[in-house]
Amino acid sequence: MTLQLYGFWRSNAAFRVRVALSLKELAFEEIDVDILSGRQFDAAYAQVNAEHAVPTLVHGGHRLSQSLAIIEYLDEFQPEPALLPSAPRERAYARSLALVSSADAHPLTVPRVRKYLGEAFSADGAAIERWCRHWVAEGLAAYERLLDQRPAAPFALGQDVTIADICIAGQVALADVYGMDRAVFPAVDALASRCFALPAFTDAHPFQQSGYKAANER
Ligand SMILES: N[C@@H](CCC(=O)N[C@@H](CS)C(=O)NCC(=O)O)C(=O)O
Repeated sequence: MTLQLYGFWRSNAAFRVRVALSLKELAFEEIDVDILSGRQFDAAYAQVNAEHAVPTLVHGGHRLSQSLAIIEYLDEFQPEPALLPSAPRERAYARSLALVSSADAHPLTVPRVRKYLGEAFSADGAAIERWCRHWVAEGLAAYERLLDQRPAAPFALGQDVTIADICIAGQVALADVYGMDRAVFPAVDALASRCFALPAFTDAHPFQQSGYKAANER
């Protein structure tokens, strides 16, 4: 059965799914939805994703949205390597780490929020960038405190990469997009370096995506 991923080079939520697909060695076709140009609102894409957001994964004609729901689906469909631990407390901890970025920090920086800051509060480009950098840093600071409480060994849950590492690395990739200094968060930086030593993470990083390269060649 074929897998198609509606995504975008800069999309942090699509990054998470790209990493999971790659760790599970599942081949997929990526279809670009340029969320910076508003293509998520096109009528054709609204049929695919009623939330007007990426990612959407299509598997055998069935559509799935929300990156964490997609990754949990992939974990059930292709259990190896497992991206969620099996022990209930570890599983809950992995999910709680994943949600720091995916539910709390990253949503404050997405295009619809940036656009509304401009429209409703007359925030200019510099103010919007300051807003985003603040929430990216807040997410990283929360991860730094969590990793101080329970150090990565070598990944957040132990020997195996989990959904937690995918989301922490995603938050770091956001910082990279904003040109922020990772070294301010040493425990997060060390964990991210371990993640980005793996091709599944490196290849999914926005800087490795053809859209990023095209945007920077213009
Ligand atoms: N919680 C969702 C987030 C989806 C989301 O907001 N995606 C962003 C890109 S990372 C998007 O498509 N934004 C479109 C917009 O803000 O207009 C997930 O994890 O999949």
